[in-house]
Amino acid sequence: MKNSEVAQLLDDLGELVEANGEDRFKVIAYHRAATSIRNLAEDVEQIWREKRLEEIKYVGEGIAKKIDEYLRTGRLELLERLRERTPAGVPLLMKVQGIGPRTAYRLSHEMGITSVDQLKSALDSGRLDMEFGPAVRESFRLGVQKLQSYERRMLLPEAEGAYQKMASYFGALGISVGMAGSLRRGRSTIGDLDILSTDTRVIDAVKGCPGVAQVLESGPRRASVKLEEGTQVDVRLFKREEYGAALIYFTGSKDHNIALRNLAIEKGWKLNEYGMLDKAGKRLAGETEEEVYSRLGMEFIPPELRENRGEVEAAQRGELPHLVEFDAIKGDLQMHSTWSDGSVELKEMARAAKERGYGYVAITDHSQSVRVANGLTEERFRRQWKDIEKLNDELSPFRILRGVEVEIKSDGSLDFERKFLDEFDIVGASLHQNFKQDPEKLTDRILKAIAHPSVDFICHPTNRLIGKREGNPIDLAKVTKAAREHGKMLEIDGQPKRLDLDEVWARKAMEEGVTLVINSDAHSVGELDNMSYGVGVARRAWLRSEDVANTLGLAKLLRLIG
Ligand code: DGT
Ligand code: CA
Ligand code: CA
Ligand code: ZN
Repeated sequence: MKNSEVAQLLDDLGELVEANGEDRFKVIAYHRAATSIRNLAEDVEQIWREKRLEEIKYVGEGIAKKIDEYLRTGRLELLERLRERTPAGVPLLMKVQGIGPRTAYRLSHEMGITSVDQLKSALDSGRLDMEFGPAVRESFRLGVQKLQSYERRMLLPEAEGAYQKMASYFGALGISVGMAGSLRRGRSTIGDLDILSTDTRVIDAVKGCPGVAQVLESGPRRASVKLEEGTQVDVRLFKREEYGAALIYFTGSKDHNIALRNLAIEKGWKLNEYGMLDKAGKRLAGETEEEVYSRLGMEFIPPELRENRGEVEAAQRGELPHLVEFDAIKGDLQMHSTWSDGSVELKEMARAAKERGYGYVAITDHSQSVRVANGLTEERFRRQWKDIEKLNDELSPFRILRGVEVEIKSDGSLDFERKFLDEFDIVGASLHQNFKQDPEKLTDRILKAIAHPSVDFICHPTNRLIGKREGNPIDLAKVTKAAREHGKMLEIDGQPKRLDLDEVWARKAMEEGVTLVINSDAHSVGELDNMSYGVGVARRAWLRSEDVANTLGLAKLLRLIG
C-alpha cells in the first residue's frame, strides 16, 4: 500500500507551497487530500490503476494529475522545483508558532537564519531588535520555547520502556541484542537509543518492529529508525570478534572513549569500534569488553562510571569503588500515602514495600502548610500513627517508621514545633514553597533545617524538575559541608523527573564524608520502583554501600538517625 507515502507527498507539497507564500486555498487543498488518502481503506495504487483517482474525496483534477505523475515516474517535478527554490530552513522555521511563510522567508533570505536554534540566538543577542517589534519578538520566543519542549530528551522510564519493547520483539525472533549509549550508562536523560547485535537478521528485523514509524537510514551494518513517539533508534551489526569493542565504543561516553583510545595510542596500538590492533595489525582484543579493558591494563569499568571523571585512572590503579547495588537496599525512607498526596492507602504501600523484600519503610506525608498536597496537621498525624501501629503488629518484623516530609518555611523555620517533631522516627525536611528568594536566603533556609536537631535528612535538596525547572540556586558546597558537620543525610530522590541530588553533587557530598539516603518518593505502588533510578544516580556518583544509609538493617539505621 502506498497510501501513507502519497499522503506524505501531498503534505510536503502543501508545506512547500505555503513556504513560497502561495494561495492559502491551495495549501489547504493539499493537506485535505493528504488526510483523505491517509484514511482510505482501499489501496490508492489500485484506485489509480483503475483510473478512479478523482472519486477520492478532496482529490480533484489537479491533484489527481500529481498523484498520477508520482505513481508513474516515482517523482514529482513541482515538488523538486519548490524544494530547490525554497531557502533553507523555511519549513523548519514555519513550525514555530506565530511564524508564517512570509516571516520565515524573510528570516531565512534576508537574515540568514535557517534553524530554530539560530532564531533563538538571534533573539537572545538582540539581532532582531531593529527588525521586529517587542510583541512580535516575544511571540517568537514563546513559539520557540513551545517547539523545543516537544523536542526534549526522554526521561528514564520512557527510554527504558521503548528499549524493553524492542528487546522483547527481537527476543521473540531469536535475535539477541545489547543496549549501549546513554541508557546503558544510566544518564538521567536520554537522547536516542543505541542497540547492537551480532545477528545479521537484526537490520531487516528492526524495520518491521511494531512502533517504528520511519526508516531514517539503512545500510548493510546499520539502520536508524524513528518510533511513533519520535524517538530515534540506532541499530548496528558487528562481528562476534568485534562485539566487545563495539559495545565500549557505542556505550560511550565519547570522552571516556577518547581517553581509552589515547591510552591505546600511547602503547602504539589502535582502538576503535572494531577492536584493538597492534602496529602490525594483529588483533589484541575486541570480543568482550573485559578483554579490552584488561589488555589496556585496567579493571573492568562499570558503564555508569564511563564519563571520563577519573574512572580510567582509578581503574589503572585497581582502585575503582565497589558500587552500591540495588539488592543492597534494605528499606525506603520517603513515600506518600492517601493521607497527603499519595494515590494509594498507607497499608497498601507498606504491604507492597514488604513484598519487594524491604525490611522497613518510612511513610513521609507532607506537613500542614503544604495545602496543595493535603499536608497533615499534628492531629491527623496522630491518627495516622494509630494506623501505623496496627499495621506494624500485622506486618512484623517488617517495620513502618513514623515519618514526615516537613516543610521548611520562608524564614527557615519548620512547619512543626521541635517537641512534636521529636515524636517522629524520622524527619526529612524540604522546601516546596517560595523559591523566588535570593540564593543566600534559600541557602540559609536549608542550612537552618540541617542545623535543626530533629531533622535527619534533606529531601530532594535542589528541587529541580528535569526539563522544566532548574534546581534552586543554593550554595551546595555550603550545604554539604553543613550536613557533614551536623551528621545529617542528604537525599537522592529517585523520581525520574527529580533525581536530586544529581550524580555530581552526590559524589561531592560523599567525598566530603556525608551519608546519602536513596528514596523512591513514591506516590503510588508502581513508583516504589523509582528506587532503581535512585540507585543508578548513586552508582554514577561512585557511591558504595557504606555511603548509603538505607543499605543498613533496621537496628543500625535507627542507631544512625538516633
Ligand atoms: P544521547 O543519545 O544523547 O543520550 O547520548 P549517547 O551517549 O547515547 O550518544 P550517541 O547516541 O550520540 O552515541 C552513542 C555513543 O557512541 C556515544 O556515547 C559515544 C559514541 N560516539 C558517538 N559519536 C562519537 C564520536 O564522535 N567519537 C567517539 N569517540 N565516540 C562517539
Ligand atoms: Ca544514544
Ligand atoms: Ca545514537
Ligand atoms: Zn517533596
